[in-house]
Amino acid sequence: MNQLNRRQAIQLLGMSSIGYFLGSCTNDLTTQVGNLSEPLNQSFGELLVRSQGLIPEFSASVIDPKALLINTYDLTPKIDPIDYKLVIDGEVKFPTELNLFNLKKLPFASMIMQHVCVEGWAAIVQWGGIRLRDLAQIVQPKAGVRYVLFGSADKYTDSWDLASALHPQTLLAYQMNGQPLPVENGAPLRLAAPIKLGYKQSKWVTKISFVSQIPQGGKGYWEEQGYEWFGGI
Ligand SMILES: Nc1nc2c(c(=O)[nH]1)N[C@H]1C(S)=C(S)[C@@H](COP(=O)(O)O)O[C@H]1N2
Ligand SMILES: [Mo]
Repeated sequence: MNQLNRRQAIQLLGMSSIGYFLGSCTNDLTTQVGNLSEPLNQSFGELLVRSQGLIPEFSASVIDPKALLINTYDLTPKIDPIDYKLVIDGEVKFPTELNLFNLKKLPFASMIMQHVCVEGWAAIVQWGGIRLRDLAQIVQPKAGVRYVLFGSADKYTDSWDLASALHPQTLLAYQMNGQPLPVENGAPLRLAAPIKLGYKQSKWVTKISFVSQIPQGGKGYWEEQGYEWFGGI
């Protein structure tokens, strides 16, 4: 597996975007660049290597666009793609904000997987976007991080274990079945992973926080109402 590191990510994002890209950091640029050569914290580095068991994919011929039902607990939020920003923060060395222009410069990943909703339906879908592990490489979670919290524009929340979040098939998708991701399915950016049930796949993700503890009431919208937290498939 070709693993993007922080230095490569910054090169991809381009020198011109470095000021913006690192804009939310308190340190100055010299300190940031100095830190690029720091070794990864051990637990994060180990997880990147360990959480690689790939889930077999489906062939394109079994993609079934009509089988994927829209499942949204409330209203579809209105997000202007021009104004959209993904905030990545928490216990990380380099908290940041990325807009769609920058996010789309990161390596593109695509997969065909089965989406399983606990309400009794499933669908084979192709998702395209970026790997969450590539975003983790950019912000560098500190030692002690065990969970990832996701905030969405419709106020939906969810939380994942770090190993699942760093799985190579855990994507933040901006493409579905070969087309730009439809708004109802979570545009501009949604989670997609073959290792988790449908309710773990947050749509309209606007915030990703790496944390050592899940705050009170922060397990997730459905999980706080009794759904199983891990939600594995
Ligand atoms: N922000 C947000 N994400 C969400 C939901 C939601 O209501 N809001 N519903 C979840 C559930 S239960 C499922 S099955 C999938 C449905 O994704 P789809 O509407 O693209 O089929 O989104 C998940 N992600
Ligand atoms: Mo669901």
